[in-house]
Amino acid sequence: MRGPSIALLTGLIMTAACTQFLKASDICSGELAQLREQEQLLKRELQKQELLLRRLQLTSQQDDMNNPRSEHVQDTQYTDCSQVYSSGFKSSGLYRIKPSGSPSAVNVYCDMTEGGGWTVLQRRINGTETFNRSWTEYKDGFGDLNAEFWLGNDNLHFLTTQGNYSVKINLEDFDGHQRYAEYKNFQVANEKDYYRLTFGDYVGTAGDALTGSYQVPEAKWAGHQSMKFSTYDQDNDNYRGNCAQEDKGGWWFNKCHLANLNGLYYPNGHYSALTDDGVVWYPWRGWWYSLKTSVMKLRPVDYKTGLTNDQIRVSL
Ligand SMILES: *[C@@H]1O[C@H](CO)[C@@H](O)[C@H](O)[C@H]1NC(C)=O
Ligand SMILES: *[C@@H]1O[C@H](CO)[C@@H](O)[C@H](O)[C@H]1NC(C)=O
Ligand SMILES: *[C@@H]1O[C@H](CO)[C@@H](O)[C@H](O)[C@H]1NC(C)=O
Ligand SMILES: [Ca+2]
Repeated sequence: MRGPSIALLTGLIMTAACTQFLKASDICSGELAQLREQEQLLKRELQKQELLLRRLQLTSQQDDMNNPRSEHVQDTQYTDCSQVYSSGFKSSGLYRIKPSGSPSAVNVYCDMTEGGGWTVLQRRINGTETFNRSWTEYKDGFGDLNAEFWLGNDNLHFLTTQGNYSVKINLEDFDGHQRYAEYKNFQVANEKDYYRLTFGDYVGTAGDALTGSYQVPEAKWAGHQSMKFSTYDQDNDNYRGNCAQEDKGGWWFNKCHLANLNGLYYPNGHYSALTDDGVVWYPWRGWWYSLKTSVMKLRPVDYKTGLTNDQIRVSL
């Protein structure tokens, strides 16, 4: 901004000088017109740079749980992270959104990788946070949005019923191998319906644990389609006992599961226990391997990657 400012000032001084001797020469009046034109150009350039600077300041602010970035713009203009991304915010971190139907704004972690626009609903990375939690805790959400957390079943309901959402589940084992599973039309019902889970077609490399359709004969008693959510203090599963209590986490249990990404965190992968209570994705590593990393995130099915940098510049 410094360059144009100095040039503008010089231009103004020369304009003033010329005005004094306006009658003195034709050359001077020609120059005057030229300078005025230049002055307008520089002013426009300055305005553009100020806008760009403001945009840069907004996007470069540090992550801060209590002070998410988009708060500086406008509190509740976004209903999910795909809208945040499309508005030009392209760095992963904390933002504030308000899903339609939600009574209040919600702090969320937006994952702007893999095309951007993902609203993260769950993360396990190192076992710091316990996922052996009550119905109320799962309802409201818990943990640290920058580390391990559950976004909350009410928020999941508000997010997934305001449109047609895909869920993407990124998994990693302790050997650094990565797999994913993606389901279209992922939807979580309201509390009255026990946050019942429904989802559509699967694509991915981790195997279809939520349906358990092909390969797995256990799909009928262990698949998760249309299952209600259960916690140790609210048993809505199809099992004689209490899956959430035995498996130490809240989930859409059947009798009991082919996937339990909210299970106990084992720091070494392979484990032995009375029940399959680890962080499990059965079709990939089986019931007796607990995964190192799990991230679950949502994005509208019809999402298209947002504006490019060039488009943002033009829009200024
Ligand atoms: C899970 O939480 C319940 C209720 O607080 C508790 O009784 C139980 O011991 C916990 N289990 C583990 C493995 O932490
Ligand atoms: C787990 O990861 C978070 C986020 O990186 C970090 O703050 C925390 O200290 C880690 N905890 C352990 C036990 O490594
Ligand atoms: C959501 O999209 C899928 C295809 O992507 C479609 O099969 C389904 O009917 C849609 N659901 C709703 C509620 O629009
Ligand atoms: Ca039961």
